[in-house]
Amino acid sequence: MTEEFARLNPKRKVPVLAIGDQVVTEMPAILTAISALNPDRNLMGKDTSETVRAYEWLNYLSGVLHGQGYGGLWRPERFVNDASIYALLKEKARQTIKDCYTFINGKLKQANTAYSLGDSFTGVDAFLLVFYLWGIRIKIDMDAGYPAYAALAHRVLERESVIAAQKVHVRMTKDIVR
Ligand SMILES: N[C@@H](CCC(=O)N[C@@H](CS)C(=O)NCC(=O)O)C(=O)O
Repeated sequence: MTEEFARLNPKRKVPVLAIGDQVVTEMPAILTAISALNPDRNLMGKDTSETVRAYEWLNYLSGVLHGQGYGGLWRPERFVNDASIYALLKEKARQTIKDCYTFINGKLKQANTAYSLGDSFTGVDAFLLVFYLWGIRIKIDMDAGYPAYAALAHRVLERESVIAAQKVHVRMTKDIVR
């Protein structure tokens, strides 16, 4: 991580959004900033009740699934100094991740809507897609284990904007490895 990046985000973490003269960090804040660019799209929910649910989802995904689950699995050194405990910690983190996926799947199944907050796509769905793809990356059979979650992820993956974003991602990855 470069010093230039550390000046941008002293927490030394991604994602970071530089927008106008503002630097925004933390997923719930970044998604709120992106949503404000195009208010008509209601990317943080179409009314207060949906927005409340959006933050409920985002804080859970950010704090528990990302911070505890994937943080523990990929960055055990954040939690303990003793490397001999890493294996135990990672095992627990993997269990946390699976528990989160079970919870998410149940919530989506019960809601029985096209997207997490209702009938329209929001930032919550975009964040849920990230964790669906990470689940595949750590070799969890997401489609068999969590069908309601998988159905939402596939719906999101088919969106034009998501296909376009993936193309940018591939192009950027090629630039980084070049
Ligand atoms: N709470 C932060 C978490 C950010 C985070 O943990 N990012 C990870 C990547 S997924 C990171 O930058 N890790 C680099 C490191 O730990 O050195 C958010 O919601 O944006």
